[in-house]
Amino acid sequence: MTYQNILLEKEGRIAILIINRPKALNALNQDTLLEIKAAAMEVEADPEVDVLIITGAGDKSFVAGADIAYMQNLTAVEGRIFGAVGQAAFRFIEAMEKPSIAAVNGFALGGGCELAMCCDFRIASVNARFGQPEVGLGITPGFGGTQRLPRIVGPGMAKQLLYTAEVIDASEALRIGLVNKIVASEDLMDTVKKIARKIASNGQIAVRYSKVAANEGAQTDIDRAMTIEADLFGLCFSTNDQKEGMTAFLEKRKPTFTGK
Ligand code: DAK
Repeated sequence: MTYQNILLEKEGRIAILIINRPKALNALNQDTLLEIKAAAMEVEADPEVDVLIITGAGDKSFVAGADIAYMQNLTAVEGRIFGAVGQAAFRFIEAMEKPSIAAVNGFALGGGCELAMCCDFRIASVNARFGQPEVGLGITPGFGGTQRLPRIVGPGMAKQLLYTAEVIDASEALRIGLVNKIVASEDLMDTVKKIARKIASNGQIAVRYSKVAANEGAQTDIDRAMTIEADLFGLCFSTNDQKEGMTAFLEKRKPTFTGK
């Protein structure tokens, strides 16, 4: 597919989705959200890709939020559709079986913080800034921020960020568990690609089932969650990767996984 507002690149078994509207600090209008969802679906369906990285074009901004100029004159009906399009795109990324990593290279505000949060985890450059500034614009977060932020950093810290519209730096984001690691700006993509390659070197069915178990288990009670884990663990024994992984260990060699 061809895209106008994003770039979708492939490096080995890694796909890199770059939000590419640097003049607007990569702000998200409706077309961009539709393209993000289409690209994520393309990645999920691509047998040659194992891991998705999402980042922003340029060195200043990951995504500075939903596009305020685009939103300014929306009607209530249009705003509702805009919210639904963003929610669907981000929910798809969260629920897709292939893992995703946000490489946060600057501002991740509003919809940008929400995009980073629908990824499985976040690695930040030192200049990254996070926040949900929506209440300062007279709106609530609309792409899952009120739901994912409390799940990631806990309700108290999330509510402080949601109510104050405060923007935090990378070290505070690390302290509260919003990001896993901070690196120099020039090292961000290499660091994230290295993590992605490490993920891609493992049995991909097992990686994907681990994601499904972690995501689905978090939405249910512990007994049901353990059943989900046990079922997926059992299913691994129907794969060639399980046979290869265990045989390779016993033969003291590196496994050659095929994702089958
Ligand atoms: N939208 C549109 N354009 C933006 C933008 C944004 N979010 N952020 C920056 N830009 C544009 C600026 O207008 C400027 O354009 P020009 O004037 O050059 O044409 C250009 O990017 C460079 O920005 P600045 O000149 O402002 O750059 P600075 O370095 O001085 O400041 C900044 C960087 C990130 C601190 C500042 O740009 C800023 O505060 N931006 C806005 C951040 C923000 O408030 N983001 C949250 C947006 S609200 C919902 C659906 C969605 C949402 C909510 C509800 N429903 C349907 C329920 C989501 C809401 C949001 O994300």
